[in-house]
Amino acid sequence: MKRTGGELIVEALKANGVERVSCVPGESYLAVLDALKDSGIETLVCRQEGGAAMMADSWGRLTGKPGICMVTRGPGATNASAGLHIARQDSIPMILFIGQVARDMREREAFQEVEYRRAFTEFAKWVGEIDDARRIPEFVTRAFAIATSGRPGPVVLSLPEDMLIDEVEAPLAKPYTPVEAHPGPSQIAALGEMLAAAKRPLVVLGGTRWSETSVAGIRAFAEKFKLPVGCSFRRQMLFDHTHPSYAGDVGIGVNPALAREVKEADLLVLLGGRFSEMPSSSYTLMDIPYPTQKLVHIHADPSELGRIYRSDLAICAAPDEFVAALDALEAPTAPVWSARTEAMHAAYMSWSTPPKTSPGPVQMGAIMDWIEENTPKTAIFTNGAGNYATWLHRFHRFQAFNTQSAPTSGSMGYGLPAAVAAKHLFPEREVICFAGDGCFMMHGQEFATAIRYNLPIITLVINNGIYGTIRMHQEREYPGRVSATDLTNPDFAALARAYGGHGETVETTEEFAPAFERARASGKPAIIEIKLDPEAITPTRTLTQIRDKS
Ligand SMILES: Cc1ncc(C[n+]2csc(CCOP(=O)(O)OP(=O)(O)O)c2C)c(N)n1
Repeated sequence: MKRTGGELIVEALKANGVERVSCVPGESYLAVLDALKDSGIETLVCRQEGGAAMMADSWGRLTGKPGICMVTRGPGATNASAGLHIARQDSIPMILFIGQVARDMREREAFQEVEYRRAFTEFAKWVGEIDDARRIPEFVTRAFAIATSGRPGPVVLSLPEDMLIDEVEAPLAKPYTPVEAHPGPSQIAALGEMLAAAKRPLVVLGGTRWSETSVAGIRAFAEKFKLPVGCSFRRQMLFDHTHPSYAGDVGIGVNPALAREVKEADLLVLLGGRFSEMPSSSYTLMDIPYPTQKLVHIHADPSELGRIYRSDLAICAAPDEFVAALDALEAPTAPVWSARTEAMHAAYMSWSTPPKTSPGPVQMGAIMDWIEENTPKTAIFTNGAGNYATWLHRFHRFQAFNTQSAPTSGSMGYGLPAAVAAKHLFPEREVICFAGDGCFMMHGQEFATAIRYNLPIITLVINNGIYGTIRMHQEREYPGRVSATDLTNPDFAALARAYGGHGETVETTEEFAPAFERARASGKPAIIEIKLDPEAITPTRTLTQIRDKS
């Protein structure tokens, strides 16, 4: 039986268990759009390709399976590159399909032509172009395998328009077989010996493609060994922050006491992450290439092991497989470090208690307290980049897996599309997006996508009228010389209503709780604008203090 290239693409997605795709349509891949129509795969039409790609990233982040996004050539692809870059830096499995010019026009700079194999090499793990529709099952299966194996990441497949309408005989696509790296028994035994010799151990969790099982497993391991466990930058959902082993977030603005513990640890177990610039406090917490701490580095990709830090024990294993193997280790009877673990958790609890006062009539500390008491453990929090995110990262005590969708790449504008994606994936869970006024306006148009698909997310726009992070750095480096960091904003609550959603404006702390309750009760996508004094630029320092270095 002959099928078109478009039909074969959709068939291959279905064979691989795909349930949803995000897209912005284009004339370059009409044949795929047509095949999607009766496929049973839900197609979310978005308003800008950057947002569409960020939604696919968020699906990949929350499921460990490639999120799928489809965009048109040229401008569609370059818009989508914002999401591609996030997936690359954050090690997220994702596949971006791009419509391409017809095969017989290539290399003439035809309309919107880009050669993706040249343009996106650094943004993707693999960029392929499918020249022959008969090879679609081969390419798509390979895309799934590459996106998920080793260090996960995005794959780009470019689809020449005329290839998609070719009618060909091709094998039926079969699901890809995930390839998961397993630790060797001797490596687990060596880790056991290193733990037995350690006095000041610390485990730092990071990376992607964890699961409920491995998160529960690492918790059980930490309990058995009374080990302190920290989470890498924006990987906080990997460990229950209220657990007595939790030591804190090794990310931007790390608790100095925790940073000291990382430096002074005699055994550091880095599980799943790369310990790149943000978690390592700009590469200052471990010497490069030879850390003073004994280092055990576990990563699913052999090329990440020894890339920056030479470890004493390198284990190539995916999180699930590594954590399962830890069962083989016998716990010490009375670990010498248990009092230190307790002290580290106490230090975290105090660090994550919001300040009682900050400038202005809106106290973000009190708002965070309310959120902690009034949102379920399973609520999913999303954000982009900006100082507002500190309130969430420092004062929200993440307690469950899959409750966070936030870019380690520090990309603004991620929170809203990520919230739309998360709510589509988990309609029964509360989804709360934190955004700054700068951040929201980068992909705020995806609020229309939330409306279209009836996804009642709650968006908190923390509006201080400035690109606050940059103003903070500016006041520190060039005191009093404000340049390009003031903003003029719309009325965000009115904007929400104009879209057909629920809008609230909060100008005092007391107004927040009823506004949140009304947003929740509305059953609609909602925006709560919180007007924050720009002086409240960090939880502990004002803009004036930063300017005056006081
Ligand atoms: C896409 C993108 N552009 C620019 C930046 C640089 N940047 C980081 S934070 C920031 C300001 C964020 O402003 P806002 O969302 O209003 O939050 P605030 O810092 O004021 O809380 C900027 C411009 C970035 N990280 N990502």
